Amino acid sequence: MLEVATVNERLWYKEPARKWVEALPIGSGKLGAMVFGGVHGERVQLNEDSLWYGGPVDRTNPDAGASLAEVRRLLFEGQLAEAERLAKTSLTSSPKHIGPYQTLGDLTIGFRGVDGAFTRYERELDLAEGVVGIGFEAGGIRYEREAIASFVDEVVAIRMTADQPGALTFDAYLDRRPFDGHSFGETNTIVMQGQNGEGGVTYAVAVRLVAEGGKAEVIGDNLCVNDADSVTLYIAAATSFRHDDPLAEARRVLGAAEAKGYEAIRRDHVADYGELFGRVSLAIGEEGTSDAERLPTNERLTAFKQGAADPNLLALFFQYGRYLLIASSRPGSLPANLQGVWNESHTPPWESDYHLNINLQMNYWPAELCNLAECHLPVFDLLDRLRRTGAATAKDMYGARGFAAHHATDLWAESKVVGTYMPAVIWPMGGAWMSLHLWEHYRYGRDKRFLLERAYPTLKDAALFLLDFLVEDGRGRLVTAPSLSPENTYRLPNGQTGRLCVGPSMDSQIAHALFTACLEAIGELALDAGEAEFRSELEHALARLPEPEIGRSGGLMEWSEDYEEVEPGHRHISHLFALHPGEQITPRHEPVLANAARATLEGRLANGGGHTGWSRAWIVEFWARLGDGDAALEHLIALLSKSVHPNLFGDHPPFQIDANFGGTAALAEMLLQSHRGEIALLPALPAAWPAGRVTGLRARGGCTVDLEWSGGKLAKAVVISDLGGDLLFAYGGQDITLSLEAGERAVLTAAAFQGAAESSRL
Ligand code: FUC
Repeated sequence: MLEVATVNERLWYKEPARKWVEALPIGSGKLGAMVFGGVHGERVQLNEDSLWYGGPVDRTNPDAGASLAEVRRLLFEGQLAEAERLAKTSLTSSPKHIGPYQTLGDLTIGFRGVDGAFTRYERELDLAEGVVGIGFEAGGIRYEREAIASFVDEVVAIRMTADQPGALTFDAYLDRRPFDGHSFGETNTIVMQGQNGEGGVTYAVAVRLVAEGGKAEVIGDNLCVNDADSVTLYIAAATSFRHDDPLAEARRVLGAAEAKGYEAIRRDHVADYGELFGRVSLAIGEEGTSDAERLPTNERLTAFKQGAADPNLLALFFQYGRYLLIASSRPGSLPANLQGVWNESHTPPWESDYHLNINLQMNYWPAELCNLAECHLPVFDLLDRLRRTGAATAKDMYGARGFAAHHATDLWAESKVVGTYMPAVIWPMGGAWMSLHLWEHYRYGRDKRFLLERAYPTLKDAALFLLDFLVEDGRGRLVTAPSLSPENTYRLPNGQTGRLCVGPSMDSQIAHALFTACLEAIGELALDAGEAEFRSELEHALARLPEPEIGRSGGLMEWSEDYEEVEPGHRHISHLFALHPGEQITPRHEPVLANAARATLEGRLANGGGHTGWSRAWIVEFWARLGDGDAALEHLIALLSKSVHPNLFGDHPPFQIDANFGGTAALAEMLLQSHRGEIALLPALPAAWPAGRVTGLRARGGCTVDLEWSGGKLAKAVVISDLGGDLLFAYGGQDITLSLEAGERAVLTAAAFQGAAESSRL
């Protein structure tokens, strides 16, 4: 351990973590842990992804269905305060709030005999292997510690060694202050178990000790080790969300782990994790040439904030985003929530839930593009459950077919209105937006069976809801109502302000994307005959959705009327959905609207926008889609300078993981984009990155792309097609179409595009 991985794939520090946002995260998808790396004591803060507070609740507001027409009437008549009052009482849920995702607790290890000063301390997270390593010397002894979270063996393992025999002496215990479960010891093992709130999951966490040399025993609910040569701790946890008997499951995992042994668990972990991580590499310029790159990560970040030229810190941040997605979202786990899987609190901000008005979507923007399609799957499991709960919501609240979900959801796939914050909550578009992730998974992987069996039924239900929910706006258009533009406020000419509205632009754009996806899916699956009626409903509605419009400020209109914005620097920039992640507006095909999108962006930024981590990441995406690499880089630098913790966790503030995932996706989109039928190579390359290379990015249409550039120009693109067919590539304003066989590899150079340009002039 502690060999020097490349500067782009290693976080490291010269001292133990003092704060949680200095600790290093490991995760197996379901299990998460934050490792502090202390010398005299170690804190391992633990998470299990299904440990949420409270059980599933029927939140139906009995007056919702009956009041819908009246809320709409009030809105159309401009009686905003009345509409919001009625909506707040009749459309919000009872009870109103969902329970939070919570910490599982801490494993606290107190070392005895490691007193006084320590030297040569190093703590690292090796992204290539997915291993945390800690090493130091004290009292003439070299101590080493490793921590991994294995997806293969569903266990967290901590391995402690020393270069002299008998050097390891410690006591360890579990707690969950102030909500400790019932804790006790059994053979070589300590356990804590409990239930998390009324109707909530029961849970068990257990730690097994395997020591070589010395004496190991359990005293009370403590693991006690005296004079061991080396020690392995295995940590397992489960809840009744997946297992009838969580303790039996934890014991099963521990038994299997102990039998397998640390070396084999580590080897399988590195192979399994490493295969996913190793699919993509990135280097900007010549790595290893700047002084800043050689600094510990926290000092490197400080130098970066002070203006050090260190583009490969951005590459490290990019790879860290991929690491975090692998560690918090694996097949069978829950999706990455607002904090991934890492949360030390019982009352985390926004319940550490799944926000569906930007945050969960942003978490998954890198999944396909950055070659981690498997990590997307937990979203589809959640969507399957949302589709079921959301069918009742569509029917009871809106008298509609299909399924609806609002702005946030939880462990139980709550689909009703969550909370009372009026700028956010009465927004029935969460299901529609999330469903588009199924479509994206298909577009990258082109698995027709997935499209037919998994994606299409949910896309269709999401669309059926909207077909029923849309109403005429009196100008021949079909609009959503009641709804809102997440989480902004507008002002009428008479001074009234409101959040609830008719036809916010984002909703029309999501509906446009969803209906278009359904129509294309029908085509792909050749379902025309069976789906004739649905298809015609889609086509008619699509034609009547409001188009993006330009307002008096020169920017895109956020609402269906050209209202005044109360907070012009607002963090949400929802009306640019059509630019990203949507693709209704591209600079190439809709230059006028793209210019208006740019004006919107400039307006937001001139008024203090981009102040939260995720908002800044979205801004980088917008610039990338506008093809402005320099502006994209400026905001990527701002993201790292202003919205990143010492362990490179994104900062809202406080910690929120969407900035990591959004930033990762945005950096990738500076180098490769693939929408509206073309694969754009280096579409937003900043002048400050004249040379570099990236391997393994994925493009829609089913292909993998490696890129190399120098002198600010494409040197070489290597394309491998999964299934064969025609792919259109764009670079420097020129197009080349390649017809490839399945598995075929092709090379494109700037000269080839130049040649295409010359032959088109002949
Ligand atoms: C939305 C955002 C907030 C925060 C929260 C989790 O409500 O407006 O900034 O990210 O989600």
